[in-house]
Amino acid sequence: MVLLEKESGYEAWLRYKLLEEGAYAARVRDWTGVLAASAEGSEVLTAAVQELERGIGGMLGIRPVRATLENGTGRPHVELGAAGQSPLIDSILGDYPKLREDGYVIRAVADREGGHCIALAGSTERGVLYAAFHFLRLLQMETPLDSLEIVEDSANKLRMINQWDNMDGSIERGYAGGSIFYKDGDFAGNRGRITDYARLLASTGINAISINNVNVHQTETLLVTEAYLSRVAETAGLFRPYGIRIFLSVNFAAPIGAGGLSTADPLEENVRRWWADRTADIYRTIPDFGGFLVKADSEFQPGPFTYGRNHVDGANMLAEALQPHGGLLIWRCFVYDCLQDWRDRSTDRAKAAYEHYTPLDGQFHGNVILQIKNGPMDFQVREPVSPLFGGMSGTNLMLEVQITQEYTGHDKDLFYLAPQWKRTIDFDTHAKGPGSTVGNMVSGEAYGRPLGGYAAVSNIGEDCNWTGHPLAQSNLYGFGRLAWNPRLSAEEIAREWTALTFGNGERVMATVSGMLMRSGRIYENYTAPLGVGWMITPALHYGPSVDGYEYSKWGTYHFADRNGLGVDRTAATGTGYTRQYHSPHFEIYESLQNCPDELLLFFHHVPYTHVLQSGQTVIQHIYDTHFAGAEQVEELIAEWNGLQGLIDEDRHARVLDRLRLQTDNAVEWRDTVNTYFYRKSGIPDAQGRTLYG
Ligand code: GCW
Repeated sequence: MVLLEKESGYEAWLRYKLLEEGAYAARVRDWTGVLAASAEGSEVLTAAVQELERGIGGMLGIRPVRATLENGTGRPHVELGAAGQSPLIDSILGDYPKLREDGYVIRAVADREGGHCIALAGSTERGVLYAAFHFLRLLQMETPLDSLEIVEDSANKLRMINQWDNMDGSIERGYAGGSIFYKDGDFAGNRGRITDYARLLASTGINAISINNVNVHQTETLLVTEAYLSRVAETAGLFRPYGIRIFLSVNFAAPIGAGGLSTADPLEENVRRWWADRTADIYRTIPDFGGFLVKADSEFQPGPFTYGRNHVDGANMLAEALQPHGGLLIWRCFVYDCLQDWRDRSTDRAKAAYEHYTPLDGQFHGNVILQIKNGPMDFQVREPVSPLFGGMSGTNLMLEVQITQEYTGHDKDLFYLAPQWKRTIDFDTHAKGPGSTVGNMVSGEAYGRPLGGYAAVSNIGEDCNWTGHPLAQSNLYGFGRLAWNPRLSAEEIAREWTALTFGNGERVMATVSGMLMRSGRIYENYTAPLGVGWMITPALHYGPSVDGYEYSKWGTYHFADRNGLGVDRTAATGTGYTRQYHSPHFEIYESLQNCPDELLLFFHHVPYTHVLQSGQTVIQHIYDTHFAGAEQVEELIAEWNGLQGLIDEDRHARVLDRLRLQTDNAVEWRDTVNTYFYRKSGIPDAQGRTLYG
C-alpha cells in the first residue's frame, strides 16, 4: 500500500502533489521546463508566473527556467501573456474577438521554429492568471495536453466574497475559527495566510471581496477614515496581485459615528460632502478600491428610513460619492420587519423585499447594484427563489448566497451547497418570457444591464484547513466555479474538487462526489420538512427547536396545530405572496395540487393527512424522511470508512469526527421533530417505529 503523506488540508485544492512517474509526467516535464512571459507585466502577471513555478515545481519536481518572450521560443515552453504582450498571444486572441474581460485561451501550438508551446493567452492579465490556474488544474487531473484548445470567459462581471468578519477577531456565522483578517480590534497582520486565501479565491475566478461584516459595529465604522485607511490599503495590496479588488461594508450612520455630524440624512449637504470626502481619501490611498457594501434599515442597522428617506435616496447618495472614482455601491435587499408580532397574521416576511424595492425599480444610479438573497426568507435549507429577481428589470442585480452553513449544519454536518445554488441560478423567473433565468438576470444578459454577478458569505476562518469540516472546502470552491461559469453542473464541480483535493483515483472521486451530491437532501430529510423552515435553535441556528421561532418577533412561523401545518401564502386565502411571481409560477405555487412537494408548506397550510404528489401523507412523509435522514448519515459514514487507506489519515480522521457529530445531530432532529408532530397530531407511524408520545 502506498503510504500517504500527512496533510492538514491547508493547501485545499492547490496541493500540487508530485505526479506519479510515467509517460504523462515525462511529457509534461518536457513542455513546462521554460516559462516565457513579458518582462513588462504587472504584479498580476508575476503572480501567474509564480503560481506556475510553484505548481510545476510541486507536480514535476523541476524548477522551470524563466525566459522573456524573445528568447523563449525555439524550445518547448509555456508562453503566457495578455493582449498586446506578444505576437503569438495576440494572434490567438485574434481568433476570439468576442472574448470578454478576464477571458482566456489555453492552446497547444507548434511555434515557428517547430518547438512545442502551451500558450496561456488572457484578454487581461487577470485572464492570464486564471489561465495559469486552469492549466495547473489540467496537470493535477492529468489531462492530455497535445491538442488543447480551451476558451473561457465569464458573463458575471462581479464574482464576490463577503466576509462577515469583525475587528475583535470574531466572525458572524463563522464556524471555522476566528478571523484571518483581524484580532483584538485591529488588523491581525496575517499576510501569508491572506495571500494564500487570495490564491484560493483567484484560482476559482473570484475578483472582489468585502473585508468586514455587513453589520458594521463601532470600530469597523472607522474603517473608512484616516485612522485605518493605511491598513485597509495593506490588505488591498495582498489581494491585488490575484486580481481581487476590495470593498468595505459601511455603516449608513457613519457621518454621526465617525464624522461627528448630528445626522446621516442622505439629502443633507454636509452628509453628502462627508461621504464624498471619505471616498476621495480612500481612492487616494487605494486607487483600485471596489466600493461599498451596505446593509441598511435591516436588523437594527441604521438606514435612510430614520430620516424619512427611501432606499433610492440612500443608495444614490453613496453612489454619487463613489462615481467619480469608478466605484460601485452594493446595496443589500435583506429588509423586513424584525419586530413583528406573531399574533399578526397579515404581515408576511417573505413579501417584504419585493414590496420595498419593486416600486423603486429604475431609479437607482448606474453604479448601484442590488444584492438579493437567493430566497425570500434567509438561507433556509429549502425556500422558493426570491421573486425579486423577476421584479427589477431596470436595476443592476446581484445574487447573494451563503457559503457558511448558518442554517445548513454549521460546517459540522455535511451539506454541499452547489445543487441548491444551481436551482436558484437556473430558476426561470419568466420576467421577460421563458429564458429569464436568475442567472441571466444577475449577469445582466436578460436586460442588457451593465453590471451584476454573484456574492457569497465566506466560510473560512483561522482553522488550519480553512473550513473546519474538510469537505466544506467544496462549497468555497463550488461557489467560485459557479460564479465564473454558472453552466457547470454541481456534480462536475464535485468531481473536479475531489480530484484536486484528494487525488483523481476513480474510487475516491466517485465516492466523495457521491457523498457530496446526496448530502443536501440528507440534511433536509432530518431537519425541517417540505420547505417550512425555521425549526432550528434560535440565535444559534444549529440543532432542532420546533417552536423556537414560533412565537417570536422575526416573522418565522410554521403554524402547526393539532390538524396540520404550513404557511398559507396563496392569493386566494393567504398572505398573497404567490402574486409576486410571474406566470406560470404564480399558478403553480397557488395550486395545492401543483405546488411541488418540497415547497408545499412554504405556500400552503395543510392537514397532516393531506396526500402529497408522492402519494404519501404529510405526517407519514415527516416520519419517513426523518428516519431515513438519520439512517443516511450512517450510510455516509460507511462510505467514508470505505476510503480508509485511499485518503491520508489526518484528513480521513477529521471527516470521520465530523460525520459522528452529524449522527448525533441527525438523531436529535429526528426524534424531536417526529415526537413533536406525533404529539400534535396523535397519528402513529404507519411502520410502528419508535416515537416518544
Ligand atoms: O440570517 C441573518 C443572520 C445574521 C446576518 C443577517 C444578514 C449579518 O442570522 O447573522 O447578519 O442574516 O444577512 O444580514
